[in-house]
Amino acid sequence: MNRTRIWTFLSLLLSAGFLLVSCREVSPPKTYGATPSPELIAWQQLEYYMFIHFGPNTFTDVEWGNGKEDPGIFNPSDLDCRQWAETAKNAGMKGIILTAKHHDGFCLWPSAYSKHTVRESPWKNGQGDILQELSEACREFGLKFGVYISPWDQNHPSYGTDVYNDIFLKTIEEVLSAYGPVFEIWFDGANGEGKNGKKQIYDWEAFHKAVCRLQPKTIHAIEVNGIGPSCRWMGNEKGIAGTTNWSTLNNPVGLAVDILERGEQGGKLWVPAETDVSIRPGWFYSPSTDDKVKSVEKLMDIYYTSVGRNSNLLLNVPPDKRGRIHPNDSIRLMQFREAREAAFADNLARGAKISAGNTRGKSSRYSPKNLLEDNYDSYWATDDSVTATFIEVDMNKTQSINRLVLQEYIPLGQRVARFSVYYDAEGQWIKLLSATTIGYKRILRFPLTKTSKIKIEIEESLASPVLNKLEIYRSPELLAEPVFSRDKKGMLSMSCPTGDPVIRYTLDGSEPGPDSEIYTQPLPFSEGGSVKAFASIENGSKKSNVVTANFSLAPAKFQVISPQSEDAARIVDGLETEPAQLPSKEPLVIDLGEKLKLKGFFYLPLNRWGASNIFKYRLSGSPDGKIWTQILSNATFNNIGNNPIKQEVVFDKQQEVRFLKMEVLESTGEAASYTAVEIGALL
Ligand code: FUL
Repeated sequence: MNRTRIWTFLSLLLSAGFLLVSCREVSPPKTYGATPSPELIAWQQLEYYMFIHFGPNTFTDVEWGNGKEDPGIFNPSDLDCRQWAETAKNAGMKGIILTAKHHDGFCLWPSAYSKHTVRESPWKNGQGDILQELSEACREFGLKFGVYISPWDQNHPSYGTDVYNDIFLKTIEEVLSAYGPVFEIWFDGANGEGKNGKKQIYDWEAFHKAVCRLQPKTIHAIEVNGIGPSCRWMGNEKGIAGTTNWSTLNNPVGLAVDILERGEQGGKLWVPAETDVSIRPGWFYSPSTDDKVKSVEKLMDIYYTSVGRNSNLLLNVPPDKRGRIHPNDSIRLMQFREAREAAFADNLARGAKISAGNTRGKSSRYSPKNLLEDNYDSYWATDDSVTATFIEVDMNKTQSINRLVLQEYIPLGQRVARFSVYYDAEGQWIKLLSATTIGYKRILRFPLTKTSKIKIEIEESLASPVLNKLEIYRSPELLAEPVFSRDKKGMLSMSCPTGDPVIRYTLDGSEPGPDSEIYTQPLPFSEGGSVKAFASIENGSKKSNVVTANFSLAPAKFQVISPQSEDAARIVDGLETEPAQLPSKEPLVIDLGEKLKLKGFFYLPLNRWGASNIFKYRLSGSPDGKIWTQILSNATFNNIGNNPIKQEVVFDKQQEVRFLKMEVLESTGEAASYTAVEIGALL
């Protein structure tokens, strides 16, 4: 070996030694606060999976059954769980959770602890088992399998007694023992009366302990109490998580909605959020919602407000009476997948220069470069004392951008509490946005911005920040579908919330196309009917989904005669905007202005959590406002508390009346008053 070689050899040895020493010296950050178990990390990485509501309600076309349904009605003509699983797989979903038992108590498997099951139905001559079929289909398509079982059971004779808690324990045992691994068990918290008129006091502790004993890795949703790995309900059924969203809670029992939405900063337990929402207005299939499947634009919005806000997305896709997913839903799911892929196709941060205000021990192991790599477990970290710092990304050339994805390395806890994003405008940093939490994943949307550099200023972190991902995109903006409004006189207007596109429509129920009428001004539409429209940019580059709305007779002659107030008058102004708040003790009487043959009526509640909407009511009709006939006696708007959407009620037989009287027997909020945006007639 000559001298130079010796020197080179020695210096290599030295630098290797240095490297070794520096790697050894810079220890990884310690965990901060509550951290997720390995199952909860894997669960969070699923991000998006399918909810399936299926059961007697599919056949009776209601949202909540009453447990008195004849099992004879449960007879899907062509049930195919493989089709469910294949659709979920092609949609990019990672699992399926099935309503094995909803509030009507009907079990989709032949439970030994109920006499109200598939066994008692004509489907497959009582020999079928949907849990069996679905769990096998999930395995075949590489999907996780989960079950929803409602503790509220309106059929079981022992519901409302202590015996029922044991029955429910056995039920848990059945679903967790016979069908292989269950990734999530969904306990719906709804608790109403059973067959015997009693409400059950649930033994939650025993239920959760049973799950832990039978399948310790199963995630407990959504009624949680700190026993077993758990996720929490996001607090609404609209698909919107809080913009601030901590995956931690202090005490998971009896949580208020704002805590469900936001979590609790620095909470003692790791209980991440799950956002459940249906692709249709209701949870169960109804032919009346075939044209109300959410648009791609709406689904993308939901994706940003759920997965994009540190929450998993559980999207409900209810099979129809055949026992198959309807083509309208599956087509939409595929369009949604394409839209997601297009939105996140080209990461403009790849290949960028990245630097940070601080790097842990100056070690390359914690370099900000790790944020641009795909390895989940390599991350950027700072020295322990640093809780405010920045990351700067130089994309090397000017780009138009509108999305930023950030991820915290949650195995070490959730830390970042406040940050701002800046972009470079000719050497000046201009603020783009400010936000609070990041968590497992945060996707920030902002208007298209031209720049070559961005900077993320972490302003507050509960401990030194640890992030493992940063991505930048230019996502195509989607066109929103048109929205309709009709005034009291019946003039129909159309508008589009995004941009100023052309709206084409039909009024005869036919599908609108490129040659359909273009909307220019409000149209007379007082008799009602079906309006279908889509928005498009005329060069054909962008087109929204087609939206359909069915209008009944305009309330031109309708008048509220009791109570008499400006507020009450709004209930029949045709506009589905301003809510009225009315006293519960005074019956609401509407004069329809003439005798009408009513097929039914509709009630538009206030779509806001905690609103005091009508739950239980009595409805009567009269030809003259003096002699009244009861039409509905103890009727309920089922699930209106959690999902306050438009309620359309079709009567058993047509009613010819001029006056309608609504008596509110129970509302979802405070008892003294109730809210209504609009009440109208269905002809
Ligand atoms: C609610 C239930 O009452 C609905 O029917 C539906 O199952 C939804 C997912 O949860 O609480």
